[in-house]
Amino acid sequence: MATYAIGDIQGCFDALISLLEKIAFDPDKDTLWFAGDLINRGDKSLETLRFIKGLGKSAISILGNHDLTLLSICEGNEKVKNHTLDGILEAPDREELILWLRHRPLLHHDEKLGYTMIHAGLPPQWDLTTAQKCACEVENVLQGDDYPQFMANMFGDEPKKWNKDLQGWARLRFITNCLTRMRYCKPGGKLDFKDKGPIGSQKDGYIPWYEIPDRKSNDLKIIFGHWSTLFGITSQSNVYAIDTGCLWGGTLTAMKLDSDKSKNSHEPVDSPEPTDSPEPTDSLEPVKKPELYTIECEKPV
Ligand SMILES: [Mn+2]
Repeated sequence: MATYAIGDIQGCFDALISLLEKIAFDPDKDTLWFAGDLINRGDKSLETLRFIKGLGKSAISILGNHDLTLLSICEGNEKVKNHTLDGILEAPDREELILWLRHRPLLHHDEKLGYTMIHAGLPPQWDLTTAQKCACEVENVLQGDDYPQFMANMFGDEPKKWNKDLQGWARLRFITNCLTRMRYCKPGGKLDFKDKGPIGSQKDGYIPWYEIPDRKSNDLKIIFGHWSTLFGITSQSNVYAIDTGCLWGGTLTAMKLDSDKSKNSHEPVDSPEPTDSPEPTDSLEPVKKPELYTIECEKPV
């Protein structure tokens, strides 16, 4: 019985299979969490989607922006920018796969394990309850009758700042953008969607969302993907970046969320050392470093 959180796969199915071999994944006993962006850009998106859907209750997969892009393409709103999704679009089981994807959550929280997983980030004004409520609002629309209209109104960079009184598509768009697209943010909560690079490359005044000092989710252990240029390193001891750029010739990462003494035979790799990592604040219990397992990925040709 072990639980692992796995970073963005983006169609790199072979790397996923190698990683599952490395951790000796047993679908009857173990659980896998996936941080979203299962598909797109890599060459085996269809295989990846079918495999994770096929894991049933052994997998908990949240939605990333690339997964939402596929849904939007299927509703006729987005143009196909690259052809790595063609396999899914032309698959005989396309409808089942899409229906399954539509029913994935945008946030997963496990009280017992003590982790919260999102694809991208949380705005500073949201505590766990607000984040859960907001994710639920979008999930209800994804699974309900207003789905086609939501798909037509989902993408866009506005509004840039949370306000609890936001309504309609603007509210749902903001929530979706936070959970699936955000990286940098101003201390006051204004988001930026243009900068995607490593820390230091962003516009003045913006910082990574998880560094905002009075962020209301400071007390949570948060796992997120989406940001491969962090190379798995954050400045916060309770915020874990697990998109390690598998698609770009980096690694695919599995982070073990619980300790299982029966599986000690698998040697974990060293976790990356955060530079200038601050000590956890007084209110937090000491955070034990989780075990990380990685697979080196080939650079695409
Ligand atoms: Mn992403």
